[in-house]
Amino acid sequence: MKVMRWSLVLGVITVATQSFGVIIENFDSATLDSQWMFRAPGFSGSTSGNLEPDPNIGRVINMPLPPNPNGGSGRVYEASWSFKWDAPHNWVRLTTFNATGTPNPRIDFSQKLYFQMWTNAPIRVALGLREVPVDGAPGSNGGTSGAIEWVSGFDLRTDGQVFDPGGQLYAENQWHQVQINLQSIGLGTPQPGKVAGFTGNGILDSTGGYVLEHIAFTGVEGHSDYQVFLDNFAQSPTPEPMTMIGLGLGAAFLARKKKKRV
Ligand SMILES: [Ca+2]
Ligand SMILES: [Ca+2]
Repeated sequence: MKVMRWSLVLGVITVATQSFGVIIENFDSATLDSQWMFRAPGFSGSTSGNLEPDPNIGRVINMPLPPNPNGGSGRVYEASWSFKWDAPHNWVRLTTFNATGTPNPRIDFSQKLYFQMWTNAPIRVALGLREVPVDGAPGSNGGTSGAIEWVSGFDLRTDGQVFDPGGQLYAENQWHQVQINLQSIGLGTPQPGKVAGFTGNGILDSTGGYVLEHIAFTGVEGHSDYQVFLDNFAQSPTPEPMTMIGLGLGAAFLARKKKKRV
């Protein structure tokens, strides 16, 4: 009976690793209270002027309530900040710039990129992708040189030099699967609403690879105090990664539990 049960678990692990793709960071092995993968919200000089000095929280914490239904155990990254009411811009650059743990992580443009996010207030999300000179494995350190383009599935402001980046809108008080189909966005040509220049030319035309340089959070009018939780950054070639995350994490949890017992 016991043998059968573990065979079943191993079967799930096999299925999950075949379809799950690559986990870039799930924070479960990250140091508590550290600025792991991301810096604190106030770190970037490009947006620190948009924020009040306090709160400026960027840290790994144990999974808070409500738990992430897509991966119910382990640690997450928390970011908290407050937009200045009279600042001309209303966005924050949550950067991976030389952070500990998973700094400047490369992403594979041929796969979907996704992560889970909880927010206490409605928020718009775009990604800042750096065009780095050398490609490499997803999650590896791609360095800090190269222009940065904003990418979003929807509603990106077309002139990022003048406006806040904007991007897809997410509702408050729930976990979201943020998913960007990098393949469908298109390389080499302008993609209004999906690609905009931050320090780059507004076209995804890297001659090497791409790094997730930051998440660009744009505030929604009427809201200034933000708290977000981030978890399970991963890439997958499959169209439906949701189930696989649950299976993958469940299997990993069981496997770890078993290992401890031995
Ligand atoms: Ca986690
Ligand atoms: Ca470019």
